[in-house]
Amino acid sequence: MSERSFVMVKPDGVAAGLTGEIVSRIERRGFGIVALEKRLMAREVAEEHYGEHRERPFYGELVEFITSGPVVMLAVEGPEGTIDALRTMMGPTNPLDAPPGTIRGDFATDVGRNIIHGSDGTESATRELTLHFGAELSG
Ligand code: DAT
Ligand code: MG
Repeated sequence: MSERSFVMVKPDGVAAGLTGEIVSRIERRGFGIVALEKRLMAREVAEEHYGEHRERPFYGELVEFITSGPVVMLAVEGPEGTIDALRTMMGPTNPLDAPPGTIRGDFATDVGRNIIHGSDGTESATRELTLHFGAELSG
């Protein structure tokens, strides 16, 4: 069984020149990169992407931030468990809680500027891959 996740280098990661480092970590780990694209996320797409956080106080800022500059979106494939393994590579949401060796633990300090997104489960992966790349790439 294989599994796909939606991963994204956020505008702060792209601006800091961390795209290559992050893609390289994923690639060297042995995961497959099924699709990769740099683009600006449209506001409506960002609102949908972060829809689960609509009621949170930081939602407005989150949408502003994610649309503030180009992002690099990836569809990443690997064996069952890949979605969770990518989350482990990213580290916890708050970079100050993220151990060294994780992407957030190595390159970020601010919860609102934590340089990378990764789907948190099979349902969100399907939803996010469909939203950003279309249904053909979701499975
Ligand atoms: P994750 O990105 O680890 O899946 P999440 O889905 O809970 O975390 O939140 C989505 C993004 O929202 C997160 O990457 C950064 C932002 N965020 C989360 N909690 C926040 C907070 N307390 N203050 C500001 N931004 C926050
Ligand atoms: Mg999340």
